[in-house]
Amino acid sequence: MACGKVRGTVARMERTYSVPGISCGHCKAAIESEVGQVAGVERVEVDVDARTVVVVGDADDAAVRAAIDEAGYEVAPA
Ligand SMILES: [Cu+2]
Repeated sequence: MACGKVRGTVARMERTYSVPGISCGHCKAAIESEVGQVAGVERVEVDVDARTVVVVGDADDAAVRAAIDEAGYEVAPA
């Protein structure tokens, strides 16, 4: 089954971004606070060990990337 919007329901997307610059709890807090302000973001979880940012919701991909950039981090190319 393809992932996408189902008619009549709001798609709840989960995306994982690889952010190599994450190294401690401060990074986690900074990114979670920036990304948490993006419209459509339901939940944001930063994994310091894995250096990933998991975003749940129907937020715009570019807006999430911009927020991570705004927090001072770079998303690794896929
Ligand atoms: Cu840090």
